[in-house]
This record gives sequence, C-alpha cells and structure tokens, in this order.
Amino acid sequence: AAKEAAASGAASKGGPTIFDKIISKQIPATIIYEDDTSLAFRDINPQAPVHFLVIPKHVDGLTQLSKSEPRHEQLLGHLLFIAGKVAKQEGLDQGFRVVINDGAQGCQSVYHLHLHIMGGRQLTWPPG
Ligand code: DGP
Repeated sequence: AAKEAAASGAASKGGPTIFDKIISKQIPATIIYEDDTSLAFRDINPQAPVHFLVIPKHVDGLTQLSKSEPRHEQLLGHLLFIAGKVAKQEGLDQGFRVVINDGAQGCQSVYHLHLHIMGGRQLTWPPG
C-alpha cells in the first residue's frame, strides 16, 4: 500500500499516459471490448481471477472522476454500462466489484479515468 501511495504521488496528473498508448495500439494489451468511446482490457497486475479496466477513449481532460463536467455525464453512464456488460461476457454471474481509484488518497496511479472490475473469487470488504 505504501508503494501504491508512492506511485500515486509520483504519477503525472496531466498529459498522455500509458493508457493512451493502449488506445492507439502503440503498446499491446488484452482488449476484451471496444467501441467508439470506450475500451476494456485486462489489468496487467490482476487482483482477482478476472480483473479488467474500462476507460474512455477520448479523454479530453477527463483524467479523474472528480474532474468530470456536465458534458461527461452520458459517457460516465456508458462506462458503467459497459462494465456490467463485459462482466457478464466474462462470466461473472456470482458477482463482482467496480472500483474507481481517484486522486492521491484514492491511490490513483494512472491519471486517465478508469473503472476496475474484479471478480471470480469471494471478495472482502473494506479495501485498505
Ligand atoms: P490505479 O491505481 O487505479 O490508477 O490503477 C492502475 C491500474 O492500471 C493498475 O491496476 C495496473 C494497470 N496498468 C498499469 N499499466 C498498465 C499497462 O501498461 N497495461 C495494462 N494492461 N494495465 C496496466
């Protein structure tokens, strides 16, 4: 957790991130869903048997949920809808968790808004 907190603090809070390179296919990722506005791919450091991320493709400053604006409202709903749709596609019929780490205290390490979807085992609560 200390390592994650350090990574959060060290992360760049503006400009392109590794996720932009995944969107543009400059670096590989296991993409499991894609449409005009969103992308879902497997997390490189999975915390559960199924762990994928859903991200907006055209961020236009939408690096954090806390930085969202009224014009983002429909896109934010779409990301959550896709999270549920891909969870179903991944066979998570026993349940799953959706998490957004937002900002330094939320332990965000990549400053490109993303939803974590985790499942495939019994999860516990609360997170650290
Ligand atoms: P967060 O702490 O919420 O900002 O989580 C960022 C997540 O992104 C973390 O679980 C690991 C994942 N991640 C970081 N870099 C890459 C990458 O290059 N490829 C993939 N597939 N996932 C990545």
